[in-house]
Amino acid sequence: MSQQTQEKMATGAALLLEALKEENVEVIFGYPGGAVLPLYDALYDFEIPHILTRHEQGAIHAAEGYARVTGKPGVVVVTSGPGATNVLTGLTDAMMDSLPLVVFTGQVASTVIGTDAFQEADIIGLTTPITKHNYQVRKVSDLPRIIKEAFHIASTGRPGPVVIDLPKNMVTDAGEVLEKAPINLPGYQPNYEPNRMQIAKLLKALQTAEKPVILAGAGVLHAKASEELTRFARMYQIPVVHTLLGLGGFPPEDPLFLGMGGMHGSYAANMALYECDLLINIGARFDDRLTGNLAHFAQNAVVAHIDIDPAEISKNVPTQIPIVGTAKLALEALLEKSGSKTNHMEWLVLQQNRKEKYPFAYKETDEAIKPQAAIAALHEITGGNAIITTDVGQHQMWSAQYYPFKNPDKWVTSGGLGTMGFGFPAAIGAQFGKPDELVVAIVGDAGFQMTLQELSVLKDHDLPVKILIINNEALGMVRQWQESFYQKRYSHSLPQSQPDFIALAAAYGIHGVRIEDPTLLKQQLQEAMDYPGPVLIDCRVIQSEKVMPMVAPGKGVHEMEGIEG
Ligand SMILES: Cc1ncc(C[n+]2csc(CCOP(=O)(O)OP(=O)(O)O)c2C)c(N)n1
Ligand SMILES: [Mg+2]
Repeated sequence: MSQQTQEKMATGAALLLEALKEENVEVIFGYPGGAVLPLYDALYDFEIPHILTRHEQGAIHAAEGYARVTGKPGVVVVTSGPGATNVLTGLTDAMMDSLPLVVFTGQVASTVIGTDAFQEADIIGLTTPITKHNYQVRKVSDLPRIIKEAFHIASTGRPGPVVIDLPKNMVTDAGEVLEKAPINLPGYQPNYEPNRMQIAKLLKALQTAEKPVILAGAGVLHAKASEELTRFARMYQIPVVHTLLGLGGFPPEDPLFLGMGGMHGSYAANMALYECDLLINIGARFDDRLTGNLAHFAQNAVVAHIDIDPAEISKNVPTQIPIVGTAKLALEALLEKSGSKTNHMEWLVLQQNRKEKYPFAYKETDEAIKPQAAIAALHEITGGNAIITTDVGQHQMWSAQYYPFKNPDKWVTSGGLGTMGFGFPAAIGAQFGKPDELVVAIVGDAGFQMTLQELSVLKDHDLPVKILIINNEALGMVRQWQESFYQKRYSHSLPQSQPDFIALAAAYGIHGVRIEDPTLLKQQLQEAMDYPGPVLIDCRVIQSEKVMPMVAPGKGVHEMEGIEG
């Protein structure tokens, strides 16, 4: 080899780390093992911090939390075999909720792939349906290009997770350092610019509509289009319904805001979706938890759907005005000419009346803490400004109902996959992404136990995350469904024991607070929020409380139970 060629060689590890620097990666979440030992050796004195979680699932949910609050791809490194299979849930979760991730999975050396080598798993096969794209590195010199493409694919168009499977020798071997080539992905060309004819069609439909409504999803947040959404809704006086994941995209105090729609949405929101004659979906995917029985969903409406992903349009709901593009550019196009609406006063008044008459409500009691009261108190104490992550279950729905978000990108929850164990590690990632903000993980007593080992990460980094366990000593959402739909046969939803969460926190070196007296709720919660370091709050709440109102499975959005006026 000539002197000149040798100078242009580098190990795979060096190429990889250089590529991460070029992508301005701020933090890596991961867990080491045999197949990635050479990479971890390189990470030993690398300038980008690596956060050691205590389970790979913790690492990937942390990366998701980071991605949701920063808009940047979360980066994960795990070893081959079990390390890689431990991130499958997180990959699926990120895929469903369109979160950008770049996940490096170790792999056995390319020379033994296919021999059932120690800790070999077919990660390409396993992750193909649950990633936006995946790669297996076959040539060391390809690494910089693959990494550049992976970050590009993860964060453009409809964001999503990308896996890079790294055979061990692709990290240890040296490869040629190639001239940097621009990204060239002829098969991947997301369309950002909306079609002008469709925009004109929507504006025309708006002129004649008497019952228009906007359904705003997470696409608005991903596109950073909250301001445009707000201007558009106000310009034409269109009521706005949010999906679970879209919360924070529209100011909740605006009279046009009807709240969240869907299974545990507000009555006003769901009735608007039921009765509307023009439904403008911006960046939502018409999930079944939102639509209820499709036979009763927006049946008399002309449907317009703005989405970056053409595959979403007419997937679940027939759409007459398809607009493929980003929410931001589509809204900008809609805002180009100023306009107004005059023929739907009656509709607006109806919405206002319903909103006032049927707010989310629960009965207070002095005897024990109501879970809704705990979340409402947190909202009051934090002024609605905290970053809230949740786990999955009743507490998640109560958080959506009783913690209205004033600002975008403060709400981190597992929507599509509904992954228990998500909330706490997601808060860790969110705190790394936004070190100066108050981050609260609202979790259930059951879901928290799925990833609680990450308490060690709080200790390691003195990360001031606040964990609020809404402790109903139950798999609450399962219990609720069994009460409502399975004749109160509480099959395996009331665990026989649970740990002493305060002692558990102490074992990890974390400050713990138990709140059980409703008269002390606000004061103790305030103290916990003011505490300078990490805190675990075991908030004991009434077990029998149900999330209401509800569209029961199979019912239409207009058939809500538990409406109290
Ligand atoms: C990984 C996983 N397993 C099972 C479920 C089904 N599930 C949904 S909510 C729930 C109960 C959650 O209990 P808890 O965490 O205490 O929250 P709560 O509903 O009581 O607020 C279960 C088992 C799930 N969503 N995710
Ligand atoms: Mg519970």
